[in-house]
Amino acid sequence: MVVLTGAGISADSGVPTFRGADGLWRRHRAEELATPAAFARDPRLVWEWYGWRRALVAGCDPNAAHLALARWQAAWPEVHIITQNVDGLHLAAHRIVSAPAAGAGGGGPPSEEPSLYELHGSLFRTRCTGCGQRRESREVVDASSLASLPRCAACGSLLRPDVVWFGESLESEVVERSFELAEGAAACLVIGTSAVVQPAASIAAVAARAGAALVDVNIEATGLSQAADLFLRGRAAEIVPRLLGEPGEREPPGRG
Ligand code: BJW
Ligand code: ZN
Repeated sequence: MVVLTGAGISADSGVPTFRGADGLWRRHRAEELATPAAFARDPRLVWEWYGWRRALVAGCDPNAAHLALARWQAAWPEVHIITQNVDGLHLAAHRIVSAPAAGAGGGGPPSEEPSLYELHGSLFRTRCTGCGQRRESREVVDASSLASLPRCAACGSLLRPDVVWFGESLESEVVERSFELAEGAAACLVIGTSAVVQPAASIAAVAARAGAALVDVNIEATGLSQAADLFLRGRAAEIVPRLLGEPGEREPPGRG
């Protein structure tokens, strides 16, 4: 089973979506800021936006939809999550679900990394515009002036958020693996995406064409909902836990 998620799954955690009514940041549209041209023109403004989003997301927790998916993944290795989100909330849910229960003695085997593909990168990583070095980064960014922006410790060049902007290529290994999983999926569950950004939106279309049952969860219909076998209108945090149930209650399609 392939699960394709977008900003709508994190909306119930308090993370603003890109294209909804709350998608504007100080009168700027995401399409104006999430581009290499915007960063070349005004890196301070772009870093200010990312700094604001980092601080906002750092205060958000995974919701019932992230947690239900993480529980399914913990129970069944053939559940693969492909996300367009850069907020790290799927991984945070995995950590919560796989942490040893308090008082249970702890110290079980370390949990395996989940089958999670972050198509558009991460808010909490930087990439050097000079030498390309990537680094985990959670510190507060001082975007008060060009001189205060973060720079590479190795080569001194400006750092940028390690995310994929419009017109940039996604990491080829991640894209190839995502389409491979889509081709072999018995079901594709799409949650909270407007499905307008490529190539991510095509992952669901490819799965459907290859015979997967397509289920779409969204508060409003999108181009993908029309093609879905089942369109469940509603909030991700309400619908997804009801759809999946607890592991043991239902099994992923394609099993037995
Ligand atoms: C809820 C809810 C609740 C709300 N519960 N639901 C082929 C055809 C046409 C165009 C292209 C094409 N191939 C490439 C392009 C160009 C471009 C593109 O797709 N443009 C389209 C807009 C037309 N794509 C690219 O440039 C990509 N690169 C590429 O293809 O490289 C090869 C290439 C290079 C050069 C030329 C041509 C090809 C890169 C795309 C990178 C996108 N990056 C961003 C920013 C990432 C960093 C960051 O976060 O800052 O990714 S843009 C932004 O959109 C972000 C998101 O991941 C992405 C998708 O948005 P998403 O998640 O769908 O959010 P929303 O807000 O749109 O929708 C939220 C949904 O949730 C709504 O439907 C709500 O109803 C719903 N919802 N609350 C359930 N509680
Ligand atoms: Zn560098």
